[in-house]
Amino acid sequence: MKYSDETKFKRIVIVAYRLPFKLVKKKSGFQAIQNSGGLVSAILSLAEKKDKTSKIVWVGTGEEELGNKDTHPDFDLYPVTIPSAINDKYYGGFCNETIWPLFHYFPSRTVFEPSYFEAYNNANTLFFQKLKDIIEPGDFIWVHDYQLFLLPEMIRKAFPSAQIGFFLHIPFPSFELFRLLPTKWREQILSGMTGADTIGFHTNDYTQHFIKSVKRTLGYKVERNYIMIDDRLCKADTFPIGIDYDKFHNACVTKKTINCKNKLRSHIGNNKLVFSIDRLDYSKGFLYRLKAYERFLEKYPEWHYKVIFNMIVIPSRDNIYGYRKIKKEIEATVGRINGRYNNLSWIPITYQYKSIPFNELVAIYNMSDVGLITPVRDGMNLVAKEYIACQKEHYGMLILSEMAGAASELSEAIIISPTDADEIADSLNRALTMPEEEKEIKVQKMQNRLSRYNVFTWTKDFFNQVQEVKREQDSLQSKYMDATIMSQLKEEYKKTDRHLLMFDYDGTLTPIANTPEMAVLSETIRDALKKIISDKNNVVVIISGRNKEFLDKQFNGLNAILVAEHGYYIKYPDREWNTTVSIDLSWKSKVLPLMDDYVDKCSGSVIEEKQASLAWHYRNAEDEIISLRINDLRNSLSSILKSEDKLQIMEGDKVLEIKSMLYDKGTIAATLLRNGSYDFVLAAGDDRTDEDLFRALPENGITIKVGAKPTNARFNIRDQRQIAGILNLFVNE
Ligand code: GDG
Repeated sequence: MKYSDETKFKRIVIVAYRLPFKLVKKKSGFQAIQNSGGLVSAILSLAEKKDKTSKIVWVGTGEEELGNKDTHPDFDLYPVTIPSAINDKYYGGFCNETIWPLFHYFPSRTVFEPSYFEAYNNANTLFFQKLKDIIEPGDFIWVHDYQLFLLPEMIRKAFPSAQIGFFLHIPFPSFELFRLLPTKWREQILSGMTGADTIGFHTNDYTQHFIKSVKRTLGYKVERNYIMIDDRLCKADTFPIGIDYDKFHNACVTKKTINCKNKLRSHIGNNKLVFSIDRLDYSKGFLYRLKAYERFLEKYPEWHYKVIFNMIVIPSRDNIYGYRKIKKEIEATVGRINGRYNNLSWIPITYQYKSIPFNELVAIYNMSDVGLITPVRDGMNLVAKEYIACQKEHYGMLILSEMAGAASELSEAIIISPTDADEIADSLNRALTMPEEEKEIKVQKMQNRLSRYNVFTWTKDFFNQVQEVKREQDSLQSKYMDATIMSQLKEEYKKTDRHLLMFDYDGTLTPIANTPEMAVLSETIRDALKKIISDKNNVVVIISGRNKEFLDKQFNGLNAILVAEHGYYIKYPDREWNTTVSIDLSWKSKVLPLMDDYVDKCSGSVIEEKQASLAWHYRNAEDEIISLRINDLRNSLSSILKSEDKLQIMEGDKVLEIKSMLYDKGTIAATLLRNGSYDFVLAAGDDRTDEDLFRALPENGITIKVGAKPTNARFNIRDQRQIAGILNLFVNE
């Protein structure tokens, strides 16, 4: 994919909990020092890029003095002050004791305290109050992470046309975990996030978890990751954060790094080096990792005196009891393992509890034979990517937890379960004995990927998506049928003589129902259709995916042309049903048993067997099970379909259907148009299959999409209930 280089934003306003600098007292006064952390590394790299086009403004907590203009040449910094009485319950409380553990799958560590949520609300409001005086037209406001879930909606309410993005750096948990939050908190968090135009996550799983929570909690409709909120669209999508690849790769050979490497080499001698580096946190799996290393030493004594594990822990939150406790446990375990194995000539684990300078970090990455990155949950994990970027000349191997977001991109690494000591022990031996050429091939594959989708591509991808969503929103806004368009339509209708009016059935003439049989025509719609049909200038077509028996029953007594099974059958008033194409249907007996299997696997789903197609309806099945299975079904089907001529998988609203490509709603509409001469043509539909119908209409045809969804139709109506108003335009009083 190519990403446009134009950001087109006048300013990028980053809002994150912390400003990227802290003030440190020096003899000459105060100096701003960069904080460590994933987001800081990403945005700072963006600001340092020579060809930057937009000004970067950063809003976050920090010392007031950081707001002075000369703190950093590339940023305008705006510190937010949160009184400690609020901050303790907001950051220390709701962020670190509620969201962080819950979103990292530690429900037993999660605290559900109403005063924490109140403080969270207050703190988000303080951010908003700062921001409202900063926002200018043309800004792109990019809100980051779980400390600011409520902020996008606050901005949206005050600045309805603002361009807002939200990015979550930690996992978004499955709905079963998310629903542990009280309903009110859940609703506020999700409507807060959906105040943004684009909502980004690191992996597709997190995106899907979020979408499911939105559907279940707020009841919004979602199509192709677009969330329909009344008459506004927003999009949830996946943007795996990248690193500044060149910065890390090139830093391996600088003088400073070489000095660090020489020092390190003199410490470790000829030993192989295994490293890990993480912030102090229970999600990082320190104790499992240490125990796995101990298992490795037990199982592979040939590595004694030959390998050193350098474990670096970055101080974090150690004012909290739970974190101090983990630190103690780590230190006790390191001490115990070293006590068991070390002697004057060998210490199996070197442990550091401190931050290290950049070049030292690069030296460790570059020299280590193995990166042992084994979190039990991690949104992404940039260290894994940085380690790969720093492999040059002599290649190391990465052992990576399947629970890190990075695992979906770094599939050539040795992927392990972080709690399986034996698997990790064997993987350490495998990594240390892996032939140089094998490591080289694997690492280079990962390097290619990381250098392509780096932090700049990541931001560009996000910015492009924001602009794309904006375009969709704008086109939707200008496409809604308002009173003026409706009266123009009526005028046009009156001026013309031969009218072809085509309507889809489910979701258009009737609301979508839980079971297909429940979707029956209301008396109001039936009456309106009857009146329209009674005018001999009108030809009304009902064009549906339903079978002919159902349409016969619903439209009994109405002189409409009925089209069943997406165009396979047609019935003119007072005539019999006819097929529109002649096709071989023997494929059905091959496909049906396969689809039946999926009915068994996904309870609640059903197969509708039609004359010329097979439809798998899964509206009443569990979303999670469907998302697990549907790809398997698509794959198994596509191998069967390859051997069959001209078959296609067609996906509609909660239905997957197999049919021939030789007909669709568009081909039948084209036939009807050819066979008559009409000067007013209209088609209305809600589903993806209706897009074929829209495409078949002449340029001056009137195409109407039911629902706030992106479409090729000329107009949208917000809701199915508005269809009665459209029909009434054609009723002569
Ligand atoms: C959150 C999510 C997600 C760390 N220690 C030192 C140091 N670092 C730098 C590393 C790396 C960054 O900090 C750490 O990034 P992580 O990805 O490991 O984790 P978090 O910052 O906790 O971030 C995480 C991330 O957001 C990004 O979206 O990946 O899952 O929890 O860049 O190099 N740098 C230096 N010295 C250190 O001691 N110089």
